[in-house]
Amino acid sequence: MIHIKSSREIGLMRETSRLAASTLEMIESHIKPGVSTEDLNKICHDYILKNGAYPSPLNYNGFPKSICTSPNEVICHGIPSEKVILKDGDILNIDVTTYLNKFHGDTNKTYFVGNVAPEIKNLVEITYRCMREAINTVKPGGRIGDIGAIIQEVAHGHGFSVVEEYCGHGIGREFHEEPQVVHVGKRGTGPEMKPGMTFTIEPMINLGSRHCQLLSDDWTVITKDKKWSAQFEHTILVTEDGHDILTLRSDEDATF
Ligand code: EYF
Ligand code: CO
Ligand code: CO
Repeated sequence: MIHIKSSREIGLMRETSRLAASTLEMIESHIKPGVSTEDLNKICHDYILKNGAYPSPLNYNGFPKSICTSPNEVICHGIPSEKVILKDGDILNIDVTTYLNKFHGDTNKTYFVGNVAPEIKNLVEITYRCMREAINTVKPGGRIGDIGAIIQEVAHGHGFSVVEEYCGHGIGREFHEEPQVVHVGKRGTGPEMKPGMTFTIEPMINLGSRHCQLLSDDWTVITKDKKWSAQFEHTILVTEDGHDILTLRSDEDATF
């Protein structure tokens, strides 16, 4: 069942999503060579608690940390560690989900660490474009399959591949609700979008093949060919006349 949020519930979704977005804004200045991903986890954890919320990933299905940190060839669910030290030329995805007033807000961004090679910059920029073009398809009467169709078109058009094993999701009182938002697909298929639905769009785009490998820690997902991968994510509300990006940050344009 896909939950349709009431106007009161939408207000609460806006609050938690704003906090998730501000966590990504806050952490940006800390991302530099020499910093460990555990340092970043601790800063985000303290910030989320200070703002009266709880980091949704912590203990979720046993996940051991408050955020996911996924550098370079890590596709998603990377575990923050003192042993992972950022270096010049890396990329790093930070995925934040906050639980505030009994609602979850989920967003992520891929950051550049120092000077990044042009080929990698292009991967990150096209991944952002995939997410924004997909968000632009969201409106009442649209279908969830419209999202995957445009992501696939943009990514393949630039010679990149789309991860199929992990997807976006409905979000609200639960971290993961229906519908599943697959990042490949056919236009006009899947559930119909209706005002009051809230879900994430979070494409993972690879420089090489789409195939994944789960590391022996049973959490971290990497590319099978070890080529680099990028991701962006927003929590989206379907409105009467289109959509709202609930996790929009101040470094982003409201329209794309
Ligand atoms: C086998 C986790 C559970 N799962 C999803 C738990 O939607 C997310 N990001 O946008 C998302 C974030 C996290 C997450 C953080 C921890 N988990 C991971 C992998 C497998 C699993 O259950
Ligand atoms: Co997320
Ligand atoms: Co998510």
